[in-house]
Amino acid sequence: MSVCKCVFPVLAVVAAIVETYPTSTRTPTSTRSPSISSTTWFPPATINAATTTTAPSTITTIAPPQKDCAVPFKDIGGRCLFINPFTKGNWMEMRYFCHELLSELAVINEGNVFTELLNFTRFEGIDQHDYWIGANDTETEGDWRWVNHKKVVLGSPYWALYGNFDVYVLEPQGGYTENCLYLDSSRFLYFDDGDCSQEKAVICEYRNSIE
Ligand SMILES: [Ca+2]
Ligand SMILES: [Ca+2]
Repeated sequence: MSVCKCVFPVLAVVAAIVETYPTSTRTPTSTRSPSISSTTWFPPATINAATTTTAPSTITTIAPPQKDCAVPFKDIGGRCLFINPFTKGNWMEMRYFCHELLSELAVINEGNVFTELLNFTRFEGIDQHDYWIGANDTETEGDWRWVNHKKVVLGSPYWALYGNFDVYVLEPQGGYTENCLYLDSSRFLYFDDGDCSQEKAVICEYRNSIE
């Protein structure tokens, strides 16, 4: 009988502890923002993973749109280029040829444009021709300039390389006798300085894309 008398006070104490435990040991509810809903307690990573796996269509929207180039120019690396292996002439004649098409000799000054250009010529089977492009060092020997007067980057990855005895040498190596820039078919269409009076094919770039 005495046990029954003790049970009620013990239960009362336990109840009192349970009552006070949540607010005394957890973060008080008063410190949480009252506006946060229960959904914000989910880990953000879980929400993101669910979003990316259910929306694969977003991948297709990342691809850059094809540039709308006037015939005969084609979008190559975001530039409007006309690679013409059929008409040949010296550097000045080919520059005039481009001008007649409201274009200029191509300025290949970005690695991705150069790579896409090489892939295009390979894919089209027109990589066995030398092509004049828009740079020279006629004004000051060794100071290579594009037709838009900007400096041509020397060295890799643009300029052709060849083995000279036990060392590799990078073009340009022609000095005062080779002052115009062309893509050298004998070396995978990498840059080479050539005699401006030689006859080669041409790559033109629509004028708007090099302004
Ligand atoms: Ca030169
Ligand atoms: Ca050369």
